[in-house]
Amino acid sequence: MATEAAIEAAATEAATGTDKEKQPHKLERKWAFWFDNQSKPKQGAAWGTSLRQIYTFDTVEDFWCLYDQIFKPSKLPGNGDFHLFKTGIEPKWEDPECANGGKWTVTSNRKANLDTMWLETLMALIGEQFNEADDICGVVASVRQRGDKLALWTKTATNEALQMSIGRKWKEIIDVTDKMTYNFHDDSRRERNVKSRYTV
Ligand code: MGP
Repeated sequence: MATEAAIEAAATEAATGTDKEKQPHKLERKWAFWFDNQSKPKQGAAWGTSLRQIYTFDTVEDFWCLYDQIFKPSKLPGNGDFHLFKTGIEPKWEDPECANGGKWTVTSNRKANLDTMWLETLMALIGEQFNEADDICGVVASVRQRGDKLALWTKTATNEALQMSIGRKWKEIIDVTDKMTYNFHDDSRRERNVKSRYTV
């Protein structure tokens, strides 16, 4: 909750110009923004070859700067992805923290809506608004012809109660009423059209 207060303080200072003490506002932990440009995939290239960690940050000020300048999904090319993950975790099924995990997915048909849901999610993550923050790896925004989407990656897929709690909280944060589904990475690894395991 200390971080939430820091975000509010930074926002007030920015709005009123009362940033007398120029100390940056530290976040609870360090985060990384990633980018995957799959718009021009190289023939035969394995998945992940265009995935790059771009910036890490641990202050409210750096977050706003990066978000504002770069990391808005409406700036993404077709088939592109932005990721915000805890530092030390790669946004891949193969990462040890993700290997037994899964993801909640929500689709969006309007660009403005995707930007809003993305920003609400980023603020909830860096502001440590989830009680189950330890189980969260990060979030991915994807621009796809079939419909843009956000996916919240978590660590312990088999813990249904925990995942349901995270799913309900996320739905509330992004103000979604449509059904949201949870898939296990392990299922996705084995087949393409996986059946979802949980629904909120
Ligand atoms: P996806 O993330 O399930 O959906 O990845 P996407 O990118 O929206 O594509 P869609 O057309 O299915 O909607 C699709 C494919 O990318 C998977 O079937 C895998 O072949 C590959 N892939 C995706 N991820 C997140 C990984 C990963 O973490 N590791 C590996 N090895 N392949 C992945």
